[in-house]
Amino acid sequence: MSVQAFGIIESTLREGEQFVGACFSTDQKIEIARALDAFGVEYIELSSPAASRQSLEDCRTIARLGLRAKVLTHVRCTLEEARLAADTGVDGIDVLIGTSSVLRAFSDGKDIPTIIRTAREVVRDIKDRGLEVRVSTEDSFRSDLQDILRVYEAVDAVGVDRVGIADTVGMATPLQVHRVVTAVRRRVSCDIEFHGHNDSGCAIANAYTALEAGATHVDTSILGIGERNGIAPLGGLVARLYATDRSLVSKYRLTMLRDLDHMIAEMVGVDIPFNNCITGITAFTHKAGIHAKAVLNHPEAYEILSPQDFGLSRYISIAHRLTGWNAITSRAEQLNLGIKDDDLKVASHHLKRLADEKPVALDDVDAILREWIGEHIDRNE
Ligand code: HCA
Ligand code: CU
Repeated sequence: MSVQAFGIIESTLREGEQFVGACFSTDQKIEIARALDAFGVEYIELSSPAASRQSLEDCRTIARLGLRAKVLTHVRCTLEEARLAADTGVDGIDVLIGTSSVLRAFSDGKDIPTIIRTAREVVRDIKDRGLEVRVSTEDSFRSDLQDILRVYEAVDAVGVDRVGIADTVGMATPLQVHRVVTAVRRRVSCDIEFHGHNDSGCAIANAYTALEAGATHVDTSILGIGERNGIAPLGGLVARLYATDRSLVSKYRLTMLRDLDHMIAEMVGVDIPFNNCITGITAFTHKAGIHAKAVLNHPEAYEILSPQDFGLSRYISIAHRLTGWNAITSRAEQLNLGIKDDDLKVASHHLKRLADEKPVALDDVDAILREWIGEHIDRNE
């Protein structure tokens, strides 16, 4: 099945606040919320108002900003927390219950009938207040599938807006996600959200697969920040969707991704990984001669993402032994040197020899092109 209409539930201000380096001030939260809103995410999720006095105040403040995105907060499945959340003025409440045997033994400790009774009560209470409500089962992939299906069916029957499937420990594979989402899709008529951690590197693939299997919403955070090594990153999910069909992400302001990633990297004190989708420093750098030649002629040969759609530009690395004549020619044209083809071939040959001996930089290439060529090359060598 292909990806249908979907919404992003952006959780930098909830899951992301659980990242070890994150301690957002109110002003920073406002800055993040406004930036995400300008980017165009459909939902912004905030930490529980039950977490701290400041968290409660911040829910109220962000709910009052008048954002286009819907503002959600996130609570445990109790009437008390749901009411506290509803009173902050948010548009909706994401409710979480522990259903796995591990979490039932070491966390909430409730049996499934009790979980269902409480969840239905909480959903009705939130709906009566005119707010949107989602119920998700924590650690869904270590829960008994029949148990979570019963929970989802029960809350669907009392008008829940969304049910959430959470890969809390980042253990699920795309195939498992597909199976579970498909099973849930058959049993409920409400929307389906997927929240996936990245412990084994599958977060983006799992979020994407959830959408393919019929989920309507996926959770992200900027740079993927969250508990441990986090969840599906906003930029990575956008890259994945764009690679399938650009029109899936044309509703977002893609040129903002770079600033979003930089903003969060700075606020939480990390670097953007070199291999980050889209905004990693090497994401649009081409090196080998064959790649450079093809990209110079037709970028799509080795680029599934067009850097200019993200306000970025490609870079062709030419100062190394894998370089090729085409890349050297392109550099000579950039420098407007008017060097003959044969001379350029000799120059690239010399550059390769030099690069075998020592690391070379672009300055070395330019020096060869500017000074060395013509003066020093023995054409007969
Ligand atoms: C948490 C758990 C959670 C919740 C996800 C959800 C998870 O840190 O509170 O509400 O769907 O990964 O299970 O982030
Ligand atoms: Cu999580």
